[in-house]
Amino acid sequence: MLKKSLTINGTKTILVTEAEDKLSDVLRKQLGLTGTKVGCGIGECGSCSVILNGKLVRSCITRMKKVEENSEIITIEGVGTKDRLHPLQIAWMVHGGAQCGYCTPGFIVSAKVLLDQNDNPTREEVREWFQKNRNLCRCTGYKPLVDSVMDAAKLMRGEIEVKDIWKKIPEGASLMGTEYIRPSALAKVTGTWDFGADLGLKLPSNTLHAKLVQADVSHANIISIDTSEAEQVPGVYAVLTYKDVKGTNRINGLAFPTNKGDGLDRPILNDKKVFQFGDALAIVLAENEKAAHAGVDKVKVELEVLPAYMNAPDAMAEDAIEIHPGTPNVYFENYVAKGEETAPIMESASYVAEDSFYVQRQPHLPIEPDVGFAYVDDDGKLIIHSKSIAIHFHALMIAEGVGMKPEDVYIVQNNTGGTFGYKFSPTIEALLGVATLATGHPVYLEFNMFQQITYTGKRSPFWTTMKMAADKEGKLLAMESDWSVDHGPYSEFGDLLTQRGFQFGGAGYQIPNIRGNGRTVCTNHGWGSAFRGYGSPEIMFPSEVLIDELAEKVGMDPFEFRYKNIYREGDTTPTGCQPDVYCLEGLFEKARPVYDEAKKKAARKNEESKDKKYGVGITVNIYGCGLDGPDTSEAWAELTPKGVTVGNSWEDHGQGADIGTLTYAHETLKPLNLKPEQIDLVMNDMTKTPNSGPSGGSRQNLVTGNATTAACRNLLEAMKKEDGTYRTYEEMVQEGLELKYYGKWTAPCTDTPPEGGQGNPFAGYMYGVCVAEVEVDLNTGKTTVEKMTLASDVGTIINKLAVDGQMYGGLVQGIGLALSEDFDDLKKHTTLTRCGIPQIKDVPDVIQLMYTETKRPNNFYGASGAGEMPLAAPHAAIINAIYNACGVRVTHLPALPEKVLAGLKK
Ligand code: MCN
Ligand code: FES
Ligand code: FES
Repeated sequence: MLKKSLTINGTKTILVTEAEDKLSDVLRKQLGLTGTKVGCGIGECGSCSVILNGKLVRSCITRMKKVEENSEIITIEGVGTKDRLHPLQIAWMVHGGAQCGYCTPGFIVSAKVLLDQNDNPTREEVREWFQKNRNLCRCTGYKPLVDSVMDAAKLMRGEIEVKDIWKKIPEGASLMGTEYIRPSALAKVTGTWDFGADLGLKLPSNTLHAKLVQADVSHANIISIDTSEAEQVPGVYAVLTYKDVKGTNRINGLAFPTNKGDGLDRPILNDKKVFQFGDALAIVLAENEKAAHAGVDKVKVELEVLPAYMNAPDAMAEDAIEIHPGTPNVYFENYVAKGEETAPIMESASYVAEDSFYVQRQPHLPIEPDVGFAYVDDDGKLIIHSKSIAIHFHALMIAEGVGMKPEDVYIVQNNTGGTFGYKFSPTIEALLGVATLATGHPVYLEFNMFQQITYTGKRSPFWTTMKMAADKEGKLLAMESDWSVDHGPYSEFGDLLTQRGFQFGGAGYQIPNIRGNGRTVCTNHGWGSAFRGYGSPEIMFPSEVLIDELAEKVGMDPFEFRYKNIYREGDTTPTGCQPDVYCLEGLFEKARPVYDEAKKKAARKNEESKDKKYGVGITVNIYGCGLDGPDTSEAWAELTPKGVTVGNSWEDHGQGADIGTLTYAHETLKPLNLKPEQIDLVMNDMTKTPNSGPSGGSRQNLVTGNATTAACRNLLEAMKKEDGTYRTYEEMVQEGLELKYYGKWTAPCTDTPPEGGQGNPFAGYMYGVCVAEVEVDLNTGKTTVEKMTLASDVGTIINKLAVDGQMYGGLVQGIGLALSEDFDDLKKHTTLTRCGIPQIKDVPDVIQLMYTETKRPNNFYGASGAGEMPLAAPHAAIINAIYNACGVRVTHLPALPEKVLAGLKK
């Protein structure tokens, strides 16, 4: 043990620790300074950054033995507080720098050290600093963070005042479309926004710590699991296997009727087989983390290893055995048929292009690893707190499996450090449920980053072949496609995803005749879960690259070829319905000057350069808002002495559910003349909030925005007096009137059946035109994205900061998808950087956003969604730009330097 005298945030204290303890653990667990976050735990992400004797350190890799006696430590809590904000914290709020907020304390602490050394840095120096100090953000695309530092520096130099950047909304004015700061921003920038691991430190003393025994092979029969030795480890309370599960031990994957499986293929604790690396075989529950780890090491598992099918083609091979015995590896099939048969058209068309494509198993890489806890409340209900972004779905999916009635399972979403869709699937909810039901104790479980990466769902790879035909004038005639979806071993939502193949292949263009077949394939690689864009980036990559190939054959510029073929009045989507609005022409007009200028710039640079080539690529980006068909959401609004409280389950990944809800409520309740501070939000707690559906499919802004509006309207209606004025709270109480009103909204949509795929599935669409400008190094094959531009139409913008934030973040994930990200090699792709997460210097500082705002018919205020469209096809724009620069067409992602180099050599 060590004793140290330290000054922490200006206060002297004495600390007793182990020599090997990490500074991050000591700060968080011994001192309760939970503003310092732990993401990767191995020095890659900077979320644990603190200042030690004036120097920036990553506290997760700083051992206490290295912290000298009398050291001074400053954490986020010492940088500024809510009543005394540091200029960096102010600027971070103003620029929307904290989306999920998990990286925020680390970035602000890091930037403070920079500004203490240099209060007038250039943008490039700021970028160099964050690169050198390894500060990673997965939400913001980094640009707003650099903007924040630049403004903070100006504030510190006295060149501007807070009022110059903090745009106050005049009293009584609408919040719609403004940069009003989200309610959670203050807590996020001061480090007081408690995430799951922070709450985990505040649980009752009888809480058990859970650790998992996980499979280290990808496919096997389970012969035996021996827990006897582990049970004897001091501090271990229990070791659970499938035998201890009180229910069916299966997650319900809510399979489509035409799915050849029953959707009950995912065990909570594996019983007969291991289906993928990381599968949970046992849970060790102990008094503390250390004992739980020790217990894990003592569990003996005997396996019969089977051949593992690590991709769709292998699992589809004739000699492949069934991964789930009794269900074929190809367990779901669908087809699309729009217009005439395509084969004769392909034969006679003037121009035909055909190619095959692969979009990889993109890892989500949130900076916060998965975490949660559970307990049984005094009424016997199972309460589970997690990062779920589908709380009502998840309760339904796990209830029978853990042995509870669905109405007795309640999920609460903790403040969440990004999910990007992986939490559309349940992850640890059922494990927590099993553990707490078996022991009667509260149970806490956190993943480290290795577990987060290797054992949560991933974007499902698509293997696609596609063919398109055009007439001699360059008008699109027909499209044929064939796509196989590698969904890993678990089927949940795999059928839905496969359906996206026909909903978004060729989206944006009037293609009168379409034929295509898709299938979902069971494999032994990471299970498929939603990932931002969900099917659209997978299938728009083929269609947006093939459009370029066809344009070349026709002899047209890719911009003009697209412009000629985009949706115009009366045209229909690939599912044969009219889109909600026709706005692509306007977006192309907005993007045209940027494209023209970029082409000129690239030509100029190409003339001067030998070793490097420059190019420009363009794509249409589209995604739908909603769950397919009549998607529904509910919310409530309650009059209080202070104002109004609004309740919904608009789960927040970090996108800004709070600012969305507040803005809809504030706008609708305008007749009451409420200040924003008078509107309280109660969100994402099934014990209190109604079923608003999941935060997937970019649906909440449109659908739950409407439900929230409906609830507020119903409240207003009840408050209205005959003379048109409104009752006060006291008057409502005096008259004995109900104070709380529900609102519900259902999309007027129809499903797209797996047979033929024709219908009107989405309440709205989001549209974008993306221009990518790249540099390709001819010696190394390395691509650098120099600029991204996105002209978007998401209908009425509800909050400008939120929408800008979505665009920046989505585009930058597109850079990762194009150039670096993958989860394929189980030995290599196990950390954030080895999975290819874009660091600040991998993304351009110039990201240009432009908007048109075409009012949407299905939203009370004319809005659609925003979250996923920016990731629909920016990767295809980059790949098209690489071709434009150097003539190398990468069709299998990611476009790693060696792939581009190989193409150059050819
Ligand atoms: N918005 C707006 N005006 C519009 C459209 C949207 O102000 N016209 C705002 C909304 O109020 C909301 C945000 O933009 O704050 C996104 O709205 P929407 O597109 O409806 O998406 P959801 O709220 O349903 O969120 C889900 C979506 C998805 S599916 C993924 S995946 C995703 C995403 O949002 N994951 C994210 N954005 C993310 N952002 C962060 N920081 N982290 C994630 O994990
Ligand atoms: Fe410490 Fe990532 S660098 S948690
Ligand atoms: Fe940076 Fe979410 S705001 S990781």
